[in-house]
Amino acid sequence: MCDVCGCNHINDTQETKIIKAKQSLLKSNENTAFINKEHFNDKGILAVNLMSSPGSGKTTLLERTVDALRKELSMGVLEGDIETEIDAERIRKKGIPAVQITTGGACHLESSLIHKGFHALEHQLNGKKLDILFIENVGNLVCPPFFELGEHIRVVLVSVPEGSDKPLKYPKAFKTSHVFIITKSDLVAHFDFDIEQVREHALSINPLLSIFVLSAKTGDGLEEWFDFIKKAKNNNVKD
Ligand SMILES: Nc1nc2c(ncn2[C@@H]2O[C@H](COP(=O)(O)OP(=O)(O)OP(=O)(O)O)[C@@H](O)[C@H]2O)c(=O)[nH]1
Ligand SMILES: [Mg+2]
Ligand SMILES: [Zn+2]
Ligand SMILES: [Zn+2]
Repeated sequence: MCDVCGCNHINDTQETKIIKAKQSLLKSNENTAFINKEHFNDKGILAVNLMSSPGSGKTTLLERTVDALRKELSMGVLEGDIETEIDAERIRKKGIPAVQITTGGACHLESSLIHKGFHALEHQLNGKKLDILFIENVGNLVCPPFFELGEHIRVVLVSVPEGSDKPLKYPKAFKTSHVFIITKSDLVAHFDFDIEQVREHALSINPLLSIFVLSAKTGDGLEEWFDFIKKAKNNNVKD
């Protein structure tokens, strides 16, 4: 459990101390996030942070994305997980450089881990230029939204089997994101998931969200996501 989401039975003095510690943690995270963004901007890299519950389909979508865009764009991935190199290996199998960041228990990525991971990735690149850096956050909708990483685009994903209530239950993830992706749309006939209602709920929290509905399994809706990423690269970051 992390400092943001941990809870204890505590008295008022302890609570004040904890609030101060959390504020200082978030401030220091913000400072390093700023440095990360400067690194990305200096090198003309678009950084995209993907957040969702475990198993929503982040890595699968990344696999499809790097397959589709590899001819046009140079991509790298930072994979956040509590344990294992499994996700980074999945990406490397596609011939795309990937660094696994294991948090050893913490349920979110922090900007200092991204800073270290980015320099490790650069090492793997051997001077090759990156167009896009994808960051897959630790599977969790609760605290990753509190931690800026220096990304340009923040994406929140919810898969159909998770249920329609996620935007209302986890508003911070939707408030702080630019993009909302509903994944596993191929499963909609098997679950009580109302796409239009979820869309409305998400927009009631954040009217500026760009929303995509897609299936990494059937390929439905993927083209729109690929186009979005290509346009974002062209518009947001000048080489
Ligand atoms: N039916 C269906 N299954 C999918 C789709 N996308 C991913 N899956 C499956 O969902 C499971 C989890 O996918 P991952 O891509 O590993 O999910 P993740 O969000 O990266 O998981 P963590 O890294 O553990 O948080 C796998 O069994 C995938 O094959 C989809 O569009 N449709
Ligand atoms: Mg994954
Ligand atoms: Zn956490
Ligand atoms: Zn640095």
